[in-house]
Amino acid sequence: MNKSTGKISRMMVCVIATLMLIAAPLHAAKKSEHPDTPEPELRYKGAPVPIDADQAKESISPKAPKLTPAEFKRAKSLYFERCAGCHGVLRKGATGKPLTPDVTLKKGTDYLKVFIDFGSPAGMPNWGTSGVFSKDDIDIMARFLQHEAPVPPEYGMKEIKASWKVIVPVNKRPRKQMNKYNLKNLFSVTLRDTGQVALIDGDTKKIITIVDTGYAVHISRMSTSGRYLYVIGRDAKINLIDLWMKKPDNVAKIKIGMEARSVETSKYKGYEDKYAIGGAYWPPQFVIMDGDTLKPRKIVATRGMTVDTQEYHPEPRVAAIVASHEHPEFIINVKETGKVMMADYSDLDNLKVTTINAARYLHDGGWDSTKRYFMSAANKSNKIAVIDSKEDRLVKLVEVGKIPHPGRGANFKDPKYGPVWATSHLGDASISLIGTDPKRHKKNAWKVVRTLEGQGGGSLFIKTHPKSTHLYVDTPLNPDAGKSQSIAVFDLKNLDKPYKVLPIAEWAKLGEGPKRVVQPEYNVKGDEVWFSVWSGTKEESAIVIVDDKTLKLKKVIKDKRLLTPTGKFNVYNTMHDVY
Ligand code: DHE
Repeated sequence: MNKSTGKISRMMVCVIATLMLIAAPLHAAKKSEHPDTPEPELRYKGAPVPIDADQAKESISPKAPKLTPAEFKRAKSLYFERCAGCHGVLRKGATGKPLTPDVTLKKGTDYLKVFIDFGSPAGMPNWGTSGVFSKDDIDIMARFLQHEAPVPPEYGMKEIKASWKVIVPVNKRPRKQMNKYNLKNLFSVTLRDTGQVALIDGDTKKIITIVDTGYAVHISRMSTSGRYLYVIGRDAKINLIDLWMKKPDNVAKIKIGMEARSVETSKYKGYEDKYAIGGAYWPPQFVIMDGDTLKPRKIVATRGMTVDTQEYHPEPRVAAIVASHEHPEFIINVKETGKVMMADYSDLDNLKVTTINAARYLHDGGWDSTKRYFMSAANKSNKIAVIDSKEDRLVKLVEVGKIPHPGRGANFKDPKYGPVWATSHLGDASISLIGTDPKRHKKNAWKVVRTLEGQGGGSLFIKTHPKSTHLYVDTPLNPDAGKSQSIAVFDLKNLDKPYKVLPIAEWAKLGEGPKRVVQPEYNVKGDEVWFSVWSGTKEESAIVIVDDKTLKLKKVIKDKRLLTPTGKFNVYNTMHDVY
């Protein structure tokens, strides 16, 4: 739905509709929500937005076709549930195209109905022919999209403070570790669809406890001391868990917005455990809090101009956040503007923010091995932005494969090119190795020095460890079950050797289910690697542990409480950014 298609006449709409009708049985036969996008990928990009649709204020546009109040209500909840993940809460466009009235009014109801019904090869799902939307739903949505987007409320200090709760005050908490766990080897495991994390003892492989957190919990991060664990849910709830308690549990919680993905803690010398930061998708803002209580201190909006066209964007979502080791700064990826904000937390009253131009849309990323350079993935631009956290500047935009998705990436020494940081891709099978040593390997620095070929596209995470000679690459969103349920392992001593495939899901011996194998994570010693085998809430999932030396199965963790495990965060490796 771009500008040129906007000029298509009514007659051409009919032609397109006819063509799509011819193609419809094909779509229906595939029983997929979208003919060209594998269902998991669609769900990955377009997960429901946890904003209460009733709170979003409607604004009726006089030129748009009429909707009854009941139809408006229905359209709003369908939009947040199915569409906002890709098109943005305000419909300004993100993974999906903009759907604002200046675009949609020109297209008209009939045209929009066809698109919603049949989808498009560019990535729009076929909501009608897949049976997800009824004919009525399609008609309501086509009219709704021609009105101004309903705007969810802001969420400022008043609301944030009202949500804040210190469950155990600091002076009532233990003064030393009260349990016997080897905390460095503890894993916080995301139980995605139950709104919980499982804390698993990495030595015994037993679940220590299950802690309630926010909805569709996303990531865990550690305080510098290794005592406090921070967990963020998609509903923007942050839970602070004290690992020193006899049985680790929540000691404080807060909600920093209505939708969020990222949390991090201050790591600069002198500020250990002092501050935490949460980044929200809606409202587009980040919030700095006290590290031990989550008391909210400062809210900073990310709204502003885009890096390339320099147009105002009202909804630039906060993606990955890392804590600088060079300065008292948080480094914040702002997705839709394509800018990196470096917020200096040494003086919150006179907050200095350095804004660095990178590229759209910034998503995830991690440190190079020296922890000076932040390697940030601009996934729609197929680039990695290299940010120098010492000099607070952009070093280079490095062209990589299609839709880089590194997680935090992987650092190792290429036998020929020296230290590299690597990313895999959602959009193709390549793995790009970028030289990261501007001192001793100057001519290789900030260039793709080598490209490996993995199992296929649909990769989300890649991992190695300083003590390992292996590189693990997952492909959970690959349409081929053989690939989404296994892992490719490269030999770092001989990168020309073909990769080995580990049949992780098969080793888990589970019943029915998608059994996507996702996110490798090492233990503290770097001699074993944990993988989630991720199925639905009604199916059995597992964690499979592989011996890193022999590449043989070491252990399968199964437990009826282990529902929909995805991310796993080893305490020591997360504290020290080891990857
Ligand atoms: Fe994530 C990291 C956003 C879907 C598992 N995910 C991140 C980060 C962001 C993000 C911004 C970086 C956080 C940081 O470093 O501070 N993820 C999003 C989305 O917007 C998206 C595409 C859709 C959504 O609606 O949420 C999405 N993510 C998923 C999944 O479907 C995954 C595979 C399973 C799940 O648990 O939901 C998933 N995302 C993860 C994991 C990390 C992550 C495991 C952390 C990786 C790490 O090693 O640090």
